[in-house]
Amino acid sequence: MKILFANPDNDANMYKAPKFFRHASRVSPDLNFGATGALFPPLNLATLAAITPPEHQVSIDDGCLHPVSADKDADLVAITAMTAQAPAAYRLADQYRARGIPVVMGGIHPSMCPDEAGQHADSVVLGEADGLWADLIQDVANGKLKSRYHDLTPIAMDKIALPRRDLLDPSGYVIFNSVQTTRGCPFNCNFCSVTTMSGIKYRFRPIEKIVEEIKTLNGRCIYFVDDNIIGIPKRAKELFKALIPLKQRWASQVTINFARDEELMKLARESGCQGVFIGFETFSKKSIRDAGKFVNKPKEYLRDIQRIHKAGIAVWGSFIFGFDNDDLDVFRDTLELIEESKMEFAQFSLLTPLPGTALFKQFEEENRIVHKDWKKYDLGAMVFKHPLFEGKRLHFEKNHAYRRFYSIRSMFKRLGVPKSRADVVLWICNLAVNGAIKYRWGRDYWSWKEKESGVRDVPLPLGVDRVVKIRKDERLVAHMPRQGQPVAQY
Ligand code: B12
Ligand code: SF4
Repeated sequence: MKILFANPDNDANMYKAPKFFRHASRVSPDLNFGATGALFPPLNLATLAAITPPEHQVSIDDGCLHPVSADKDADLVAITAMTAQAPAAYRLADQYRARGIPVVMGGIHPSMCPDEAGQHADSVVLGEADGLWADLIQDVANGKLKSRYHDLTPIAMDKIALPRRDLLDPSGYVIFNSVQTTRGCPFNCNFCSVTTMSGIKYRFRPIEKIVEEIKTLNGRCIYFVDDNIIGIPKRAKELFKALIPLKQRWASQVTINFARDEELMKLARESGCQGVFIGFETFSKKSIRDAGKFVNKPKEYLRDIQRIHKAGIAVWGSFIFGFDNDDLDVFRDTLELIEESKMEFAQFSLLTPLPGTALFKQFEEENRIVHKDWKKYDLGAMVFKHPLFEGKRLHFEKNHAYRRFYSIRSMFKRLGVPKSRADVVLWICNLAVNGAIKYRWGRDYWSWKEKESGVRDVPLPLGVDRVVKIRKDERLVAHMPRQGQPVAQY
């Protein structure tokens, strides 16, 4: 069979820098500023391609690189989708099915909304597919494709396949080498779907498998796409020690407790860590409680960031506007404090009730979701009613935060005058975002009129009790290890 894996169009992808930035790759050959696609490639499709039995022909069509159209020759089309990609995924699926080609959908959005996805696909896979993909292919070959597949048992982490990177175009991504070392997250924040999808138990690949995978990579720059690479610090230290001889440069996502462990930061740096992406979410103590992210202690952020900087590691902070307790002070304080922290990069999002999260459940119960136009669920648009602000006000504040953080004035304040090659790289990356903002969001930003304050005269009354949680049986992974699965103890 010819199996086509498709990542649907993703025009909201915000990492496209203006073309002239491709020259910056001369200063930093590890980063491909000339990329036409996303920051990282679709590892999910490359992983599924790797576990497809070898008698089948596989190819990947990535809508981050070019608009995908349903004109390819295929016997089966396998489509992935994050929520913001769902409408494009459904369009593509409908077009292939109109040609009589069966379609399977999987990934985070179809997993959270299987009935909806099932209206556009012959089959929907809920949760992780590593353990069932080969059987599904066999079912297709036998003409017995089922409408649903769901493997509750987590994949043995030593069995995760080496992704078929040969099917991807290395020139399409800013960082081509993305590697996953863990799945799941123990923190269970209420705006995040990772625990619903991959479970609350932190699972990790054997370190020797990760080293083996890294040795197959070209180039010296890796992004570990884990949700939190330091979830178990003891294991992270072992991983970092094993990375030292490989002489790679890497970045990844961590929680803020990274800064509370000197040895962990030291080993991270020695193993090539250049920067960490941290979900600070907010500087407000009340809003962090809204988020249910108890590992974060806003009053310690400045000290924590200072410690990470002292270890020689850059910080890419992620902030969310729109928690129920956010007021006007939150926007101002956030910008002042992050500039003071000299953070190198920041991402600002609007709180978004993604399907499968506790927040989605809560807002549904409170009848506060304004629409389910999934395309707008890209964390950049307001899709729910906030008690104090109208959507346009929060939208303005988010865009304003980007403009101010990536302004030349703020860059001087945060990054200083560049003195080393590493400083030049940081400046280039900041300028690339500055350029992207001007080119892509300029009109949007200025369309807001200052006189429309967007603050409600009377705050909206809130409905139900605020602590809504995802029940255990709503998670797509149950925690029973597969028979014979080696479980390392930490
Ligand atoms: C790397 C990454 C990216 C990369 C690359 C994405 C890509 N194409 O792979 C980039 C930077 C482009 C990206 C962008 C965004 N991302 Co992102 N990203 C991730 C991250 C950290 C890792 C993904 C990954 O590679 N996992 C490893 C693979 C092997 O696992 P997997 O994707 O889950 O795939 C498995 C199963 O899902 C399933 N599967 C997946 N696809 C398919 C398809 C078929 C046919 C089948 C059968 C099975 C199947 O099988 C796989 C193997 O078991 C995840 C977090 C996470 N834990 O997944 C967030 C995540 C997917 N991203 C998320 C979000 C919100 C975004 C953004 C909207 C954020 C933003 N504003 O920038 C944008 C999207 C913009 C847009 N308009 O679409 C959310 C998605 C939530 C949702 N409901 O949509 C996640 C879950 C993070 C989170 N904490 O909530 N992201
Ligand atoms: S936001 Fe981060 S820390 Fe919280 S559950 Fe999601 S991945 Fe874990």
